Amino acid sequence: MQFAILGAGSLGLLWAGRLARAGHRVRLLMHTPEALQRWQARDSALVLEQDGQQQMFRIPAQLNSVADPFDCLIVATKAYAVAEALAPVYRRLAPGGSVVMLQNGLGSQQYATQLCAPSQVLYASVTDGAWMPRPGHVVWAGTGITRIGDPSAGPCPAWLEELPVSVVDWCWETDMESVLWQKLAINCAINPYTVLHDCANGEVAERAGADLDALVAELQSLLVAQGFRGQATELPTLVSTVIQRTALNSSSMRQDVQAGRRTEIEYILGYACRAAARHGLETPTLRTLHRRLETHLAMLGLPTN
Ligand code: KPL
Repeated sequence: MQFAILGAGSLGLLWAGRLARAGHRVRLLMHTPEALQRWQARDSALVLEQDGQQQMFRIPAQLNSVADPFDCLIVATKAYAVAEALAPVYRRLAPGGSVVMLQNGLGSQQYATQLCAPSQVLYASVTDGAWMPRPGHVVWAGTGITRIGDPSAGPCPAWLEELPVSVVDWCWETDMESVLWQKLAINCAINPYTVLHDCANGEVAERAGADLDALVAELQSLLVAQGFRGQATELPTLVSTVIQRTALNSSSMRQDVQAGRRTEIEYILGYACRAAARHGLETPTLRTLHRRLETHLAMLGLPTN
């Protein structure tokens, strides 16, 4: 079984490190000769740190345009980078192989399903916390769960069945779309406010004020329109729980803005606004929030999509 990883950020390297630690064959696919050279100049070394303990693995890397065939492709790029990253490599997936999509928001996963057909494309939602103090060194700061499933109701692949939860704590979801929609709604309710008010997750309720209740109600109607009534009912409690449980965290969108990176606004708020419009739903709070965020990003000189 040969694993290939697209995206050498913290999540991609976390997968590479955990798979290598369990003895799997894994390699990184690099998008530019410069990125490949930088990796090889560090002796292809990946340091995985957990609870203060560091382990080092040599992870071979190849240029995505010349990569050898592989059985499983883990796509760990940002949502907006998926199309460009997949284009040169998806044809090298072995027959019967699988693609695992780890992106935030929605939209990039469906794109991959279409592009990679008839290969099995799995969607995943990840709660592990990881960060990189320097290139090639990933700190597994918070162990989480990887919920994973096939939106086309295909079976759990054998390689995943055989992957011990001590390597990746995964659970199979039969309705992965509802999981991702619920996560999308939570991200719509938290992430934009953390950027607009430059605050940690814990301050969102106070900073957003009455807007937050109006927004959550609109997101509930969107979940119902999508056919996820149970997720809609749970949403208000879930948003409060996530705000409390991650009170000191910076949302992924705020981290992107602070690092001067493009955000995933299009795959979170943009996707939700388009879905609401398709259903003919009135979502004034959501639309206003989307516009405010676009304006804010433009003022910072960042892309608005
Ligand atoms: O998933 C998140 C994100 O930052 O994207 C939340 C749930 C808001 C936690 O920070």
